[in-house]
Amino acid sequence: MVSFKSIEKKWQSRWQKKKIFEVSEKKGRKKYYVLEMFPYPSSSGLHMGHAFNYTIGDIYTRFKRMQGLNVLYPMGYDSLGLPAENAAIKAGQHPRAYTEKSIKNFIKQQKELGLSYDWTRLVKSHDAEYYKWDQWIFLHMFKKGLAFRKKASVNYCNKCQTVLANEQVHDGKCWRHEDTQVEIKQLEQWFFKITDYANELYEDIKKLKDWPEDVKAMQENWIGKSHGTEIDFTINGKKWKIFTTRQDTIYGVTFMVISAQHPKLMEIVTAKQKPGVLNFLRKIKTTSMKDLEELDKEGAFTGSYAVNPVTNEKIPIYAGNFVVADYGYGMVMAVPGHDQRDWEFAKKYNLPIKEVISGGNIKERAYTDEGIMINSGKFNGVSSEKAKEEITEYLNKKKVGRKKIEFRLKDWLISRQRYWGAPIPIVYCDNCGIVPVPEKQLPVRLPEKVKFGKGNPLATNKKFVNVKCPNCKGKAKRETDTMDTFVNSSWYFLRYCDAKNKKQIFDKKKVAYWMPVDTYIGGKEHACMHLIYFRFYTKFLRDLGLLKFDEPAVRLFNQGMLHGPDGAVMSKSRGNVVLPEEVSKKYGIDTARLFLVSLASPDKDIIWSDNGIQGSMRFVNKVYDYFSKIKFGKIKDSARLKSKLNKTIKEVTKDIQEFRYNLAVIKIKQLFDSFDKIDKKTAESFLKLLSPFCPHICEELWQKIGSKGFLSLAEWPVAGKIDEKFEKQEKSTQKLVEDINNILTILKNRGQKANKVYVYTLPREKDDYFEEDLEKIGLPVKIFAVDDKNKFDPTNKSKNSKPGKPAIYIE
Ligand code: ANZ
Ligand code: ZN
Ligand code: ZN
Repeated sequence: MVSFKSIEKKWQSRWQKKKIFEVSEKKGRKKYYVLEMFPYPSSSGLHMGHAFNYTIGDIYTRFKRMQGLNVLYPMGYDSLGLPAENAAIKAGQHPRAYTEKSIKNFIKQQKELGLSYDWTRLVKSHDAEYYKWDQWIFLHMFKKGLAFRKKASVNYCNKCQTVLANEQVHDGKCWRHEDTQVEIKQLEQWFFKITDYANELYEDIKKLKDWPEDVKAMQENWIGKSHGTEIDFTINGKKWKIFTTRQDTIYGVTFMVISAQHPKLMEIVTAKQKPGVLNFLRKIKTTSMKDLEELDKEGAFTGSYAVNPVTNEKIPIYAGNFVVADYGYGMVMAVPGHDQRDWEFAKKYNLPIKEVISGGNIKERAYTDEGIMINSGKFNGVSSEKAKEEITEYLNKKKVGRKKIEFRLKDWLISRQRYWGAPIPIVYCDNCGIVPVPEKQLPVRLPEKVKFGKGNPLATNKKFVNVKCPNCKGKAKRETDTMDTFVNSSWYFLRYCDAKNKKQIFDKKKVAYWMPVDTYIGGKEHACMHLIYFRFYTKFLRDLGLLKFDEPAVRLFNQGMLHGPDGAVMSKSRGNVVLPEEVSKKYGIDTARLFLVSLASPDKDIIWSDNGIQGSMRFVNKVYDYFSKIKFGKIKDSARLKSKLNKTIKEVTKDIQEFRYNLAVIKIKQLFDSFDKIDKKTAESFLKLLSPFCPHICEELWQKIGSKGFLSLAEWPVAGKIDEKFEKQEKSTQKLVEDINNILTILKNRGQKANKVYVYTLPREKDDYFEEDLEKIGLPVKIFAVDDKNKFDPTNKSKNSKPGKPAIYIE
C-alpha cells in the first residue's frame, strides 16, 4: 500500500516552503476572493463537519487559482468572546493561554487537510494589533454619534452574568443556556446606531443577486420595513405619538396601551393607580416583537386618559405586556374590533369593542380584513383600503398625523460585562464626562490580571480602571465593558487584504484590489446577526471614505451540515464526531475530501458513512496505481478519447463553478474508467481535473509522470473539440450491451450455454457501435450489417433488426 501520509506531508511542506499560496496584488491580473466564515477556535478542535466546510472552499480556491486568477484565500480566528472565556474559566486557565493553545491546534489540523490558505495573512481577534482597530472603528462611530450610551431594558443572563442582544435570546431563554430564563434589567449600555442604516440595509438586499433567497427573506424580515402613519394623541396636555399601520381604524380606538418597559411610563401613572401598576410590572417579563402572538395579554390601568385627535373622545390608557418599548413609539392605539391582541385585552378588562369596518362578527373575534367603513364619520361608505389614504391626508391637514416608515431592526447593543473582548476605548471623568481615548493611545490593552466570578472582571483590575483623563489630566475611570464579539467578524475580511499593517486599519488601495469578497462560504445560522452586521460595517467604513463599494460579498454559499453515522448533526455534544486525523490515518485525507463532496451537492446535508468512504478509497487507489505504472508510448489518443476528455473538461469546469462537486466527481470517474493507454497530455489534463479534490496524490503523480512545476499552479485545462458522434456511439453501444446481457441471463437461467454473439444492424447503423466496448460482455462479439452477403446467420435472425435496435443471435 502507498503511504498517503508521507505523500501528504511531503507536499504540504513543499507548498509551504515555496510559498505558492501566498498572494499579492498583481496589476492586470484578475482577482478572486474566497472566504469562509471567521471560525471560533474551539479547544476541541476540528471534526469532519468543519473539514467539510473548509474543503468546499479549498476546492473552489484551487480551481479558481488554476484558472489563472489571483486568488485570496485567507484564514484567521474569531478568538475573543464568551465561549472562550467560559471554557477557560471552566478549565482553570487564563483565556489567553487557553485560546492560543486552541488556535495552534486548529492551524495544525487545518494544514493537515491540505487547505491552501495564504497563512501570512492570519489574523486573531484577541491580538491587540487586531482589536486596536475594533477600538479605532468605535472611536469613529462615536465621533459620528453612531456609538452612544443609553439606559436600556436589557436582557440579562444570570449564568453568563452578562447582557444579551435580542438575537441572543431564544424563546425568553439564553442562547447558550437553554435552561436559563433571561431577566430584564435597566442598565446604561453602549449601542451602535445600526438603525441609521436600516433603510439602506433593507433596500440593498436587492443588490445581493447571488445570495440564497431564504437568507435574503430572513434579513428582510429582521430589518422589517413597515409603511404606516404616526398619530399624535394628547395626554395630560402633552403630545404623545403612536405608530399604526391601520389608520383606517382610528374611529374604533377604545383604549391605549403603553409598553410596560416604556421609559416614561411613570409620567402618566396617577398616584392612585401606582400600586396596581407596580404590582403588574413585577409580574411580567420583557417582550420582543417575535413572541407577541403567544403571549397572555395582561395590563394595568394607568389612571390617565388620551384624547383621540379625530373624535376628541377621552380614552383610558393601560400599561400592557404586549406592546414592546422599542418599536414605533412604545405605545399603541388599541382597536379591539379589528386587532385580535386588542380584542383579547378588551375582553379580559371589560373594555368597549367598536366596529368600524363591516364584514366580520366582532362579537366572536376581531375582524382584521378589509371592508366598508362604518361608524367613521365622513369616511363612512368608503372602502377601508381607500380610507387609509384619505385618513392619513386628513390627519396631515389637521397637523395631527403623518406618513411614517418604521423598522423592526434595533440598535445594536455592544456592551458586554465580560473580560474576553475588546475594551471599549472610553474614559469617564468627573470634570469632562465621557471622554474618548485618543487614537494615539490605542490599543487599550486587556489587562492580564483580573478576577473572574462576580460581575465585570475588568473592574477588578485597579491599574486598568484608574487612569488620567486624556482631556484635563484629572482622575478618571476607564469603561470596563468590552465589545460584543460580533464586532470582530464585522470587518475581518478587510483586514485580510492587508493583515500586517501597523499604521492603518488597512491600505485603501489593497482593499480596493481584493474586495468585495467574490464567494463567501458559511452556515445558514448566520442569516441575521453576522450577515447584517458585516453589511452595516461595510456601509459605515464606506461613509468614512475607506471603501468604494456598498456590499461586502457578491456571492453567499450556504454549505449543508455533515451528520454523524447516527444521522444527527455532527457535534461534540452529541458525541457523534468523526475526527479527520483518524479518517486520514485509515484512508488518507484526499480520500476523505473526495468522499465529502461525492455524496451530494455541498449545499445539502450529508451523512458520514464508513462504507461510503471505501468507494472513494478504491477509486483513489486505482488512480494512484494506474498513474504510477503508466508508460507513455508514441501512440496518440484516439479521436474518441480526446472528445470524451474535452467533454469532461467542459462539464467539470461548469459543475465546479456552480458548486455541483458531486456531479464533477462522477464525470471524472467516468473519464478514468474509459482510460486504456493514454498520452501524456491526457494524463496531465486528468490530474488537473482531479487535483482540487485530491491535491496531494495528484501533485505526487504529476511529479511521477515527469511534469514540470507544481500541479497546484498548473493551468486549468481548456476543452477542445467535442465530437457528438462519439457520444451517440457510446450511448447506443451501452444499450446494445444491456440487451445482450439480458438475453444471456435468460439463457443462463434455462441452463443453456453461450459461446459467441452475433449482432445484425441496419446497413447505415453499423458504425454506431464500438466493437471494443462490446468486449465487456466477456464473449466474442461479431457485428454484421444486414446486407452483408458473407454474414453468419444460420437462423435468419437478421430479418428482425430495426432502426436503433439490432437483431442478436447467440451461439
Ligand atoms: C392600530 C391597529 C388597528 C393596529 C388594527 C393593527 C390593527 P407592523 O406591521 O409590525 O409595523 N404596534 C405599533 N407599535 C407597537 C409596539 N411598540 N408594540 C406592539 N405593537 C405595536 O405593525 C404595526 C402595528 O403594530 C400597528 O398598527 C400597531 O397596532 C402595532 F386593527 O395600530 B396597529
Ligand atoms: Zn447564558
Ligand atoms: Zn477630564
